[in-house]
Amino acid sequence: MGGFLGAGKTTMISRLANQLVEEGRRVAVITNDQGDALVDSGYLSRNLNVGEVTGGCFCCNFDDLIRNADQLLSEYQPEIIFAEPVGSCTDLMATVVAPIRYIYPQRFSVAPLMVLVDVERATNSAFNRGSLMGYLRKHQVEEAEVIVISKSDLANEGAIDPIIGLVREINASAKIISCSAVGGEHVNEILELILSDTESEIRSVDIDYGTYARAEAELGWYNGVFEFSGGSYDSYDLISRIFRRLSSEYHPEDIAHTKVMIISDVNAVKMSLVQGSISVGGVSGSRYGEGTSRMTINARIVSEPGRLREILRESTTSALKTLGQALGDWRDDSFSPSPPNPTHRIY
Ligand SMILES: Nc1nc2c(ncn2[C@@H]2O[C@H](COP(=O)(O)OP(=O)(O)O)[C@@H](O)[C@H]2O)c(=O)[nH]1
Ligand SMILES: [Mg+2]
Repeated sequence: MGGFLGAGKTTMISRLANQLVEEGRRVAVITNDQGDALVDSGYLSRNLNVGEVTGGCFCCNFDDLIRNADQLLSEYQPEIIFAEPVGSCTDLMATVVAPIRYIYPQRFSVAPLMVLVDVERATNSAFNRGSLMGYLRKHQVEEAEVIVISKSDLANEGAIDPIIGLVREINASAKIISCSAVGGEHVNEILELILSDTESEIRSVDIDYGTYARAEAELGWYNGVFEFSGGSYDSYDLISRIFRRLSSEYHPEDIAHTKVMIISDVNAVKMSLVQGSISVGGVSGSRYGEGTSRMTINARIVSEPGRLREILRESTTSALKTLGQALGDWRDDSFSPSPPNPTHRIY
């Protein structure tokens, strides 16, 4: 289940997987990132069996993907494994789907490649090949077998049809489903497809690896984990302070996705900043944390990585101080993804 950073992949997988579990099915999830310390894994593993491929994408760590799938199979015997690739990845048909089908035809059957497109960000310019990100997003849609227009709950009536028209122009043959992981509309259509015998067809779409590499390299990646302690504080306030700082430093278009999850002794909160909009992805307990807390930050922004690191370190430490929290252990990492170098490429 692919799609650009922030398109709603993790939320959709969580919804689908939990619905299947409720129906008595065994499922597992594999997450993926260039770094480690992943908000997505932390979020999903609260109630699902999760494996993760870190330190590079599925395509460049293909054997690691298979190892994870095998381990999940032997531990939990899932019937269905959801796999969420890095949001800046494309060419998945040639580098992940086809290799699984060719090399492991007995062990796995692969459902059609689904690519999520955020209803709020599906504009002509988002898929314009004149920009590097546009090139990437367009290729993701071109190779999709199923295009999922996500977050349909956020669209006004009448806004979906033009978006369907837009993606149809890019990809004439994909099945298109518009749905909402939050509201649940049309989610069953995706489930039906997954539970049916429909398998992926082998086909890929031409791509220029030089442009693809330059697109990914435009992004700065930041992963940080901060432990802190103190009296009661407002988790929303803490995260919003960090998001506001990012929004004042970067153009909204350049903020692909920033996710923050905080788990304290009494609550857990996950929030996202996708371009200019802040959303709460999940809360357990209340918005107020207390005691010992652990905050994980994953930011993917068009930025020089060193600058991104400075801004996040500074905004995090100053927000913690303002809210009366004492910073304990912390670690972070920032980099730009290195050029994709797939383990296999079958087309
Ligand atoms: N309103 C609404 N928000 C959503 C929906 N799906 C995801 N989101 C929000 O969009 C943000 C990014 O979602 P996420 O699943 O982390 O995206 P990913 O990067 O593609 O995995 C989060 O704040 C989610 O809460 C949806 O169906 N409706
Ligand atoms: Mg995700």
